[in-house]
Amino acid sequence: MTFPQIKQATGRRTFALWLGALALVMGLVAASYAMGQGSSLDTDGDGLVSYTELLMAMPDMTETDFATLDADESGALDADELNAAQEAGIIPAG
Ligand SMILES: [Ca+2]
Repeated sequence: MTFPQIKQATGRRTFALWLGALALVMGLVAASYAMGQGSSLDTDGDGLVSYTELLMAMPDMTETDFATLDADESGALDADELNAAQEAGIIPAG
């Protein structure tokens, strides 16, 4: 095996692991919605979903992505912003 071949094989394995992790996270998020709690992302129960709260469910979410979802720039997502994100397919719909 040449170095590029090794590098390519390693990259494929990393991608497969990443896909598996992503599927697991999506499954957990979907499962939490399936339990009937539409605001399950709101772990402290204040009615808003902060970047930190969203990060627990979606570790790949960047602050830039969050800022895009936070339409009124309040620093947290309200129900309307969450609905919009779900309709856009950014956050799995419940
Ligand atoms: Ca909250």
